[in-house]
Amino acid sequence: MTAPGKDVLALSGGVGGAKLALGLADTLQPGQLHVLVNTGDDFSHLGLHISPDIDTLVYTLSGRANAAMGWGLEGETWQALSALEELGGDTWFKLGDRDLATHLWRTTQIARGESLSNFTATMARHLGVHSHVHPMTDDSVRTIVSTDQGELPFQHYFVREQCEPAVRGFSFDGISAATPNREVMQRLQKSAFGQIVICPSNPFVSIDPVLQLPGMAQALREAQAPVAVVSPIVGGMALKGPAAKMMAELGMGATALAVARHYCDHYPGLMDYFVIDETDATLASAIRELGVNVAVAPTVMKSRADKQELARFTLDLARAG
Ligand code: FO1
Repeated sequence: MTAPGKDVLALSGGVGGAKLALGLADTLQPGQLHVLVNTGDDFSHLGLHISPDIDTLVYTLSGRANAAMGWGLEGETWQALSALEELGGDTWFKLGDRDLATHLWRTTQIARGESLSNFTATMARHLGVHSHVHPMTDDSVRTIVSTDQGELPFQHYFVREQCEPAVRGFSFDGISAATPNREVMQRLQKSAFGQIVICPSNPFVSIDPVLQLPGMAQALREAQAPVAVVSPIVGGMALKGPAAKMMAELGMGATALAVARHYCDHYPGLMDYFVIDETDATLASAIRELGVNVAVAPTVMKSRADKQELARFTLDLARAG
């Protein structure tokens, strides 16, 4: 673990981001890591409030994540889903028996007036997570994917349609009226974070919803902390999920350079460091021309040690700056 210093803020979506968040949590002192998590993927299903990225973060940081599936809980069983199938119910979105407890309890607590932030903090504490997991907002923001088959709510595009439709763009319903996570905004305004890390999550559907919350990008710029972005694209492929396919369909080309350009164009002055994989080292000079510091490291996180190494590299980089 590193010596105690200021806290670190990480922005994350689900699986890819959670890997680096785990490395950061291992590397920092307990309680030093705050993760601000996308909730644009949240939706209501079978009457339940589902928060996939929050659950992926909490399950990963508590050692309960199902590594094979990339979502849900380890050692899961599917009795409820089978029973639902017998009834002719909707089974395209697979809720495991143990995972169901999370959705039932979250839905109940929110109906009783609990905020998503408080619920998430309590859930994380009960599961023994020392890091702080913050939903990006307590308000409803829903990612809509514009495709060649029309507009689709995110989980319909991602799970039901298996990311098959070609994407044309994205929108975030409710974002202009949403209040960004209060605790994180207060900490940013007090310059409480020593470093800010944007995890290797999908830029369009995991990080853009966070950065496009009213006042968020500006608060990050003014936080007096270096911002390091880790590229989710390695050698033209996404570490996880449909980012590369989306980039190709949007006509951007699936490269780390295109990711860097996306952040520079949409959030000028936000990014201080861009971390790319060794495979993409030849792109470094073109990325530097965008006015960003580039660092090259092994960014494919297979083992726990890989996650810790990339976390240490990213933290050291910003410290050295
Ligand atoms: N992803 C799938 O590909 N298929 C599923 O059936 C599925 C169910 C599911 C249930 C709970 C949960 O928290 C996540 C779930 N996911 C599933 C993952 C999730 O929809 C996506 O990985 C994220 O939204 C993208 O970050």
